[in-house]
Amino acid sequence: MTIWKRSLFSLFGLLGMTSTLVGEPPKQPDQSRPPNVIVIMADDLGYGDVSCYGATELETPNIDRLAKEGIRFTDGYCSASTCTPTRFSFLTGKYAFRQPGTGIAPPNAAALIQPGTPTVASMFQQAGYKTAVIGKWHLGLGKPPKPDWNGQLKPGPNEIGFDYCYLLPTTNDRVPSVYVENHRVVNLDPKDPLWVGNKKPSPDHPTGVTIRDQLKMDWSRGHNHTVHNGIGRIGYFTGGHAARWRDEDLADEWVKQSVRWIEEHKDEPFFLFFASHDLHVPRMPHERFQGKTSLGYRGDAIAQLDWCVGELLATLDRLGLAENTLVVFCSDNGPVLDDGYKDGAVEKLGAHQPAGPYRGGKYTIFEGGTRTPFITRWPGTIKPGTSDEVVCTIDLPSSLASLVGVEPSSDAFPDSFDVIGAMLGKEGAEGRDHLIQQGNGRTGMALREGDWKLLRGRVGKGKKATTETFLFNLERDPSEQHNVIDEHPEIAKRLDARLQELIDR
Ligand code: NG6
Ligand code: CA
Repeated sequence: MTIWKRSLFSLFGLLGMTSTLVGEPPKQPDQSRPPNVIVIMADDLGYGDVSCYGATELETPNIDRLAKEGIRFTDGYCSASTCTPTRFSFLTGKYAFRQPGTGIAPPNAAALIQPGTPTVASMFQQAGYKTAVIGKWHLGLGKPPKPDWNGQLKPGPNEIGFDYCYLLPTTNDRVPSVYVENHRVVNLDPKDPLWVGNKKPSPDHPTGVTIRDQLKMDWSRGHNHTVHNGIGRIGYFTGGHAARWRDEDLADEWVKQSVRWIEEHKDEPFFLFFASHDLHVPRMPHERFQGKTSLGYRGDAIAQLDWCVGELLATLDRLGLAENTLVVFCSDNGPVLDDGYKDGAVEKLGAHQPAGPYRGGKYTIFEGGTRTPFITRWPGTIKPGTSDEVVCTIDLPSSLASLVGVEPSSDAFPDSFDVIGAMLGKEGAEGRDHLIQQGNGRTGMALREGDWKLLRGRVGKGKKATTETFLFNLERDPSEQHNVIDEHPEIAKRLDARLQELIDR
């Protein structure tokens, strides 16, 4: 508590909050206890996918409310353009490329973050918080070689700082389609054991190929192994029938479990990582959201995500916790339209621009891959506005440690910057001076420094592919159309050397 008070007071001093806020005097947060923190991470949500970032073809009133009551970052990023590496870095404060095997995790991946690794969650535990992750995990479970789906799924989130977890273990398109609570699959009947593998369990096992005509959503690439809920998946599974979920109910379940958990911990400081599966494929929102937008299920999944945000905010209001809770809203990578299912995302796109003005999206190192919505909201403490400071999901561990007055150990959060001042909109506070953007596998790496961006990308396909270096000026050319490497060879050389130095560190 003492540490907390010191940290909060010094922060308020820095913010000069009473003098800088406009309008009605803000409600003062309860200074007798540290702030709760909720990180809401969307899945595959692009910069232009929400109305407060310029979307005109759909409405996201609750995410817009966050932006109106908080700070909307124009230069907020996730650290990689796919899920697993961004989540790995958000939890550990370490670039995922530093640890092999942190690419998109397969269904039977064992735990990627070993017990004892400092994480944002263990940092909160150290500060006396209750901690939980609810929603998509996708960071592996259990010991190698693979999870013991019928036994204890250990290690998992509970071993790296989360007191509680209620999970979609991998992704909604990867098997098994069950919930995991702490160390166990929920509702698993021992008489109907769960089996998960990457080969057909029997010649007659129905798949997305053999019963393609019976699917409720057809696949366009991959996603043709075991069929569950009328949808082909990545990987094979059998058994565990009582434990299986319906895609349509996932969002309701995340909200239900989160509201219950917040209510249980409303009288003590808490940290909740709300990891939405929306709008990852297969996009199969609840029936009440189907057809809500003109954009097909991709837009409807955004509406469902927005509803989740609204439910969380309403819960904070109802419990009187809004003024004492920092909410961070972000995404795990940029947008994609056809990600392997025929869900109409391409056909129904209309004028919608999922990546806003930016080039590329999920899997790429163009801005669209990692520059994503990033909003912080803490009524009474954060002065509403917009910010062009560069902040990234990888900075949350160090920044939140600073917020709650924890001094991380010297080996903790090596790539995470303390940019809490910028995240809270402190006058004159700066974000990162540089940022590494990690692509998917061989798509390369990029370094942003100020307005300059050096990009090492793979050009061409297969054996003929080569790595080429590009230089863009994001101020003059935000959509990365003009490679100016020949005009500024000295800048490119310096950035290339710096990128290498940062990678090798
Ligand atoms: C790809 C899948 C894609 C998605 C992605 C992971 C195919 C053809 N594509 O391999 O659908 O699951 O992995 O997405 O199977 S992420 O957001 O979790 O990183
Ligand atoms: Ca994702």
